[in-house]
Amino acid sequence: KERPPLVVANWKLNGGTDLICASVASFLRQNFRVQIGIAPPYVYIGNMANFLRNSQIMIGSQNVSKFESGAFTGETSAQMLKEVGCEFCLIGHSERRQVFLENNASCHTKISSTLSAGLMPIICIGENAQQHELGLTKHILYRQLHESLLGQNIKGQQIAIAYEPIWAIGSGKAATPESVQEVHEYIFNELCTIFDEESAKNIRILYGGSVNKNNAAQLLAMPNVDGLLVGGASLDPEHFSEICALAN
Ligand code: G2H
Repeated sequence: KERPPLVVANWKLNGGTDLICASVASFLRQNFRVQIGIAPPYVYIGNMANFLRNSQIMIGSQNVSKFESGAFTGETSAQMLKEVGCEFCLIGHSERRQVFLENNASCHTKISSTLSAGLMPIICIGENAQQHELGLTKHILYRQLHESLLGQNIKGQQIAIAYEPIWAIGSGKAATPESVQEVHEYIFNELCTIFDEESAKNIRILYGGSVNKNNAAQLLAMPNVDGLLVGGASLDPEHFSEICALAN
């Protein structure tokens, strides 16, 4: 692979001062070639970005507002995130789609805001168990990709896609490396259609869903797997470091 993989920790609604201290200490001890991102809850982003300013670790957010400013109580804009040192935003994670009713249209707006602020959007897509069993995976991914990405201006910007089959999230049952490869190849081909081949080659496609130190290497060995999005296993800094080391 031309570029080092991207490994991103998604802390979800977990973590606090103890985890931040342990993670920062663990990262500052090591030197990785792999690109690493951590997405803690919003309130910790500024502090963590400061702690890790001289490291290669990027700090990101798990969500972003689709609005820039105004009377939108509880929202945080891409520009604000940028100002406190955030470098990427997860967009459209399945938990946001399921619990907070986000959809492809809201993801489209959030991706635009993120790109305008100069942050890297990591767009999460994936099918649920029923869709998987009915053989609808590609149909679902097609709609998620096209409806959120068509018309986006990605010239000179970094973007990434995270394929996270919902049935594999937090279940301990990751998708098989071969099935992930097949889906990632499909995603790559769709990205070529939406943008062009040159641009598609610059878009990293990550896999997420029950990634741990025992399955990370096999997943990363697949030609179209450019990195990982790690939830549960990222809450243990040693475990997450071991995954990053496997990607190194
Ligand atoms: C999928 C993933 C991280 P986990 O949501 O985004 O979580 O690794 O716990 O399945």
